[in-house]
Amino acid sequence: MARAVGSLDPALGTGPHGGGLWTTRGPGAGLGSVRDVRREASVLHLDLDAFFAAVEQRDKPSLRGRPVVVGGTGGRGVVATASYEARIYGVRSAMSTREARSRCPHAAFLSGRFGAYREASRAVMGALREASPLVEPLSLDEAFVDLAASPDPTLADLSVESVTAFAERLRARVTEVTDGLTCSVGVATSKFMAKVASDLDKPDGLVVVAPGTERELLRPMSVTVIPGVGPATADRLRRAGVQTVADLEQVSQEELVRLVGSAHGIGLFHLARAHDDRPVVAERETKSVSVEGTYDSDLSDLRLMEHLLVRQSGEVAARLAKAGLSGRTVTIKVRLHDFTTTSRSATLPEPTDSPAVVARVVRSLLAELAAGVETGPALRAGVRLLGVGVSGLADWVQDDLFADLDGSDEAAGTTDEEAEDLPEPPRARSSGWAPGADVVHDEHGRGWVWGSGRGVVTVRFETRESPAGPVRSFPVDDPALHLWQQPEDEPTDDPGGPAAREGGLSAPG
Ligand code: DCP
Ligand code: MG
Repeated sequence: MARAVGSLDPALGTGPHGGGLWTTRGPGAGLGSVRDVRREASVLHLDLDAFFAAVEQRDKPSLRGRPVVVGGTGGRGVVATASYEARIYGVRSAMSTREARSRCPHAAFLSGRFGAYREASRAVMGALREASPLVEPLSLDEAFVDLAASPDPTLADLSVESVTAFAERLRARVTEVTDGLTCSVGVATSKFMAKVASDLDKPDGLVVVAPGTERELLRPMSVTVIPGVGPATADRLRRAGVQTVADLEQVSQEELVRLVGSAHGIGLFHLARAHDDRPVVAERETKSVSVEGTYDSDLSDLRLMEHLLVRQSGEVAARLAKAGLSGRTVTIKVRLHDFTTTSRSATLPEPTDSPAVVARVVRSLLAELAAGVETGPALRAGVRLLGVGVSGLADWVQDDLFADLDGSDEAAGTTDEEAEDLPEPPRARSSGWAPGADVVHDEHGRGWVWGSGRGVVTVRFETRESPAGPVRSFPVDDPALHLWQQPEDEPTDDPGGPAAREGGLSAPG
């Protein structure tokens, strides 16, 4: 399974890149000058395969080996991810669910179980931290690991052979602690190259890029392989005759700055040459207070967005004050209509709990997003979620991705007088018997919602450990049927063990 890349292979990796969270830290951040990259392939990037769908297949034996689509199942729903069986039919992340249904009508369409994804994510991150103290999570299913910081004696020389063997063991460990999820791993001399590499042999693959071979690997790839190069930037570059990284290498830094702006242009110039010395930064213990709201149909009015964010700033500040806390870093989080999440942060010289100060920073962060080459048009195309956070240290953004699919809307219900002339933001609906939701029946035990409608809910009675189970239907108000939820604070030291799986019952939603 493991593959060392040491020579050019033009067939590989020319597609656009998944895991859009690269853009959240600002394209090209920290790439202002030419710096040395590492001599050894000691940056590891790990990304779970078809993450949400794989968790569903793990927990729903009848869906294993079958097309599964996770996302919004309503009329305006968008696909979050699809199992590899569904991808054969062309189903992709961010596609409308309607389109996905027409391409693959026999797939199971599920609305997502975020507690289960968070639990799997915690188990993975725990396994990575066993491997090295320096782990930087990028999203629920993705992280960098600095192998140079690992105490493991087999990594002492950081040779291609030893990092390859180590990475294979790590992949096996991830599968073990998640009860069967697979992942893809890239190892290289930089974050950029490790991330490129982990995508080359997906799913269930390992690619180690031998030091010194980075540029020949990149040259035939599309410029979209570079973080921050989305459709708008790619289009500008294409009009200038630049399609591959090899083309990009021919363009001077001045010309790139002229084409795509200074911050972006300088970053592109360096990444085209595989110059990336960004360190792996361990996630610090971050105390933060945040508020967010999710909207059932997309917001596209910038003024309304600003109004909602300012209102959230007031709430965050009030919570900070109530808790006797203050923070220096203010973050806004925006989930776009295609479910990609973007954030912008600014750090103040002094900690604050002032609503006016938070609101001022929030306004300027929104303005920054609205002015961005990629983010501006995306923002105007529609926003599903807005949030404001204040933290002592750094990113607060990652911990509750996709809260909106749970139907939560924390920010709703606040009052505001100056908003009279603004349209009311659409509210998220609560989902009832959402397809795929975990349930428990007093008599039949654990199962999941197969579908509901016309006063009837149909449940398949099976769990991760059982064989594929039978299907039964009940009235939607059957008092013996309850939603089941993984208790949030379950210890995850042994996520494969029975204690982490059984949990308790929750009230019906
Ligand atoms: N996700 C989402 N909306 C998107 C992209 C992703 O909700 N537009 C969610 C669902 C994915 C998870 O994030 O399962 C991880 O994203 P990845 O890009 O890593 O995609 P997958 O893990 O699903 O597939 P792959 O095997 O390509 O990594
Ligand atoms: Mg993934």
